[in-house]
Amino acid sequence: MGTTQTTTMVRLAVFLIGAGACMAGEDVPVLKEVFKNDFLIGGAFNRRVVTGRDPQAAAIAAKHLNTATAENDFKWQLIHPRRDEYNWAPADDFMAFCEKNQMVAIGHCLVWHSQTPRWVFRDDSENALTRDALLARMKDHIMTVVGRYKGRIKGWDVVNEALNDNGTLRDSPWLQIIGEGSQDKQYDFIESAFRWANEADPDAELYYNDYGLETSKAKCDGAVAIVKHLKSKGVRIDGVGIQLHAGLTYPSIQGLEYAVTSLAATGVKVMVTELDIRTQARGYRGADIGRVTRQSTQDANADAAETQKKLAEKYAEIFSVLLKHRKDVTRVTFWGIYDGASWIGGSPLLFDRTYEPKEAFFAVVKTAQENQ
Ligand code: 9MR
Repeated sequence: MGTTQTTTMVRLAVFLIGAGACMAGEDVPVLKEVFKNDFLIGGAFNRRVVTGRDPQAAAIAAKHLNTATAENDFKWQLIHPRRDEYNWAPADDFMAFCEKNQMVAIGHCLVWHSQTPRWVFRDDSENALTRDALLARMKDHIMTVVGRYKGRIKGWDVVNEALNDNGTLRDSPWLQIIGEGSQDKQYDFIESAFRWANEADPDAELYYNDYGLETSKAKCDGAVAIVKHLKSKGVRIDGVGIQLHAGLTYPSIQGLEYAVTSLAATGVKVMVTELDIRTQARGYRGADIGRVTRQSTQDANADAAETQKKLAEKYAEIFSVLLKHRKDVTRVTFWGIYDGASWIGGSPLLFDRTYEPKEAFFAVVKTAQENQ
């Protein structure tokens, strides 16, 4: 083989390897580098990611993200399915994945109205528990779960989604039983949860987490009221998580800024904990799992160029607000890694179903570069 032929073949090989690398998204900027002076950048990981059954998603996570939230494995129903039975293996796998990849681990979540087994609120005769008995059960759960991972979890979503969209407290069994219908006791279940989480791991950050804080001022004010109440009682709360399940047309810049600034004004850290943007325009906008399914958010136009452009623009807008408030925003976590494994349909994330970075990925990177 002549020198020219060899050179041509080497060039062709280099070109093909280069193209392959590009196609696998390997040549793209690394998100955790892009945002290293701004905030932690993370994702919610499902079982397949942390157990090696979705190696391509795991590779994206390891490359781009420096913080992780278990999408489901710490939820009461999964980690504490029966009264005397804890199921540690999935959460342990998540911790092992985080530690292997040097990711900051976030615990989600301790007290929630959803995904909590029925037995939690009932006695052996199927009657509703008394206030004291439910408080004791909550304490046992928090001390056991937080205690097990003490020193390894940076922060806990201690209470999740306790608010209605109008800012009042959701009428959950936690509120009904521990609040006893009394205005004076309405925050008691939240206060107790934070006190015990603090007792179980004094060094872990403690968060209140909710959706819709960026679209409903009343709901955001409700979260501010929770923070103020806890602080007035001398109970530690370190941050509020704005879940930020967004859509192509919401939140507005003003709504997101209102949430970030009014929460930060209470002295807590603000984080975006479950970021995604649904492409489907119709229907319910919140993130109440009782009202959203992957099917109900499917979008036949999700992959259309026009939709992807809108998605990129909305991500750019959201990140420009978050970067503007980088002194208050300590973490931004995507709810999933790529579209194929999202809890909603359509095309809500930065990586597509074949694990390729999308226009939205590059829009986010560009926004960061323009806002240094
Ligand atoms: O993405 C999660 C999905 O896999 C679960 O089936 C569902 C119920 O546990 O919860 C989803 O995550 C929710 C999160 O825990 C709290 N905020 C809203 C999220 C989307 O529903």
